[in-house]
Amino acid sequence: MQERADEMDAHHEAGIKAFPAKTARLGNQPLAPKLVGGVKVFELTSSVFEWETKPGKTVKAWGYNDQVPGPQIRVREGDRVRIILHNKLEESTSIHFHGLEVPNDQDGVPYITQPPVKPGASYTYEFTVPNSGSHMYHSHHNAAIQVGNGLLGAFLVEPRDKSSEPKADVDYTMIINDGAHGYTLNGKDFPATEPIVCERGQTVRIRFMNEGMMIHPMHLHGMHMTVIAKDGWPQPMPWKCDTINVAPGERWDVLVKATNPGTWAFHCHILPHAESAHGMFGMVTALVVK
Ligand SMILES: [Cu+2]
Repeated sequence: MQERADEMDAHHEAGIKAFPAKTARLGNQPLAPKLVGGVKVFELTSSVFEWETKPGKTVKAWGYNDQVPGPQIRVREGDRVRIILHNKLEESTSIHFHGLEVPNDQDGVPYITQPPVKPGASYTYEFTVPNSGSHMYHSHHNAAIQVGNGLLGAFLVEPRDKSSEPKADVDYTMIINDGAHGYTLNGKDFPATEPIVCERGQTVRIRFMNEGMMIHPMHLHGMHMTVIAKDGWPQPMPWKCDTINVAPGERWDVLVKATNPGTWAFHCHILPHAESAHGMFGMVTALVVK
């Protein structure tokens, strides 16, 4: 009995000790636009590549610019943007700008608003960014497979009037997925997930985004979260919680005042998404308050 407990505990300890485990590449890296005649131009290439979700686990990812999530696009409300998609997949695809109130012909849904982008073809989207907030971009073609395998990313829009924006010392985007790569946060599986690190007294903004197919109640230990926006829209009255349900397609922005020093577990509370007999895995990270 004792032996079995020791063996199990050793697995648990090894996982925690390995955190944050280094993996080959990170997703959600900022993508600087090229400025062309006042237009911010972003180029995204969809392809299939190897992706390390945690040490020793490499999967076939379908993603943009060899990253899962794809590169982070950050613009301002009112910016003119052009997104050029180069499709190097073996099937057609498209990009939908999830949450942005773009003109109909820029909505990225094959046969509703555009033809599919064939293998080897390119397609250009262009619009004036209409609304601010935490949004996403993803494939809208064979989406359960394409988004499930990583064709997704964050599309963050700063408001034209920044005076209404809450001040945050750390701005962290957490994209949740539950497709072919398992239960991941920003394309990584614990212990390869990235901790959120701040100093005591700082304010941390977390932008939850669910690109998966299940609800994930994200739970922070030790401190509460103040919810300030849903799907990019400011809440009429900020409200507090320590567990927030993030449904597929939703974005929730929260602020955490880091008053409680220590390393705090931060995980999905559907426990089979986070912890097993072999220790923690999947949708687990930590908030480290120094
Ligand atoms: Cu979950």
